[in-house]
Amino acid sequence: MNTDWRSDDGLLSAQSGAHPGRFITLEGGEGAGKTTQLRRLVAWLQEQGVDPLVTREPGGTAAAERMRGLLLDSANVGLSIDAELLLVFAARADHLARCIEPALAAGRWVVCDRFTDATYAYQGGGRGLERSRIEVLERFVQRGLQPDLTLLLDLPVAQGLARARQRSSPDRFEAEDLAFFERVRTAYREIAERSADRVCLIRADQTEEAVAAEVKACVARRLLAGVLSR
Ligand code: Z5A
Repeated sequence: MNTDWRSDDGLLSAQSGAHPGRFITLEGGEGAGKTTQLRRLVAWLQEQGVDPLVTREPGGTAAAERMRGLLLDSANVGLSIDAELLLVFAARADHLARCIEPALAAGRWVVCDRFTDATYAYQGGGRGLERSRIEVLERFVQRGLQPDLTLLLDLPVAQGLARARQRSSPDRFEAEDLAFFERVRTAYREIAERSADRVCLIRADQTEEAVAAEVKACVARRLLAGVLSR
């Protein structure tokens, strides 16, 4: 892959011009390295003079973080799938209204750890919810808003779980079995195929540095192309 993005100063000019904000999301299964790569991406954007709003889902506002607590708490083991889906979108509605949309409207870049692709992957793929039910809520809550770019970190499930489980005791999702996470991965890969213009699929079974280089190359290529063509 061509990673000659350093010679291009377009990020700085894109951010400081009259362009609207840019919305980048990071996705992937457990332990794929989203949080690690998000930190690296943000540091790199800051070097380019871009000061992004950094946030996550579920969460991003005080109320949405409380909903995240409910979703991840292993004590809620019997939570119904419908309640799980509605909580995910309730948290998203607050996050969008009070955090993401104002920042984008002000022309800011937003970098978000997970977004609605995670709903299609976990509640759709993992839990088996019909796609149409997710689509209804997506339309209602997002009113057409989509990320400009999604960086999907793809990793074999066993590798990701081994990484994630090294760190902490499993939350309500991490306690699921291997088949659940295989369905999640399959759903993510289908999204990447379906939405190739938005989603950049990156192999996450490489060193942190190699993944970071691909992330930067994707951001430079996809977002700068979009900015320059407007
Ligand atoms: N969820 C949902 O169901 N529906 C939705 O709509 C949304 C979310 C939005 C919380 O997400 C849960 O919410 C999530 C789905 C559900 N399921 N769970 N659990 P989360 O993003 O907060 O939690 P997570 O997926 O468990 O993230 P994570 O485990 O923190 O993974 P990560 O951020 O992808 O990885 P990391 O923390 O950067 O790295 C994990 C470890 O691997 C760490 O020790 C790193 O040092 C190491 N690492 C990172 N990169 C590498 C490389 N390249 N090589 C070797 N080791 C590495």
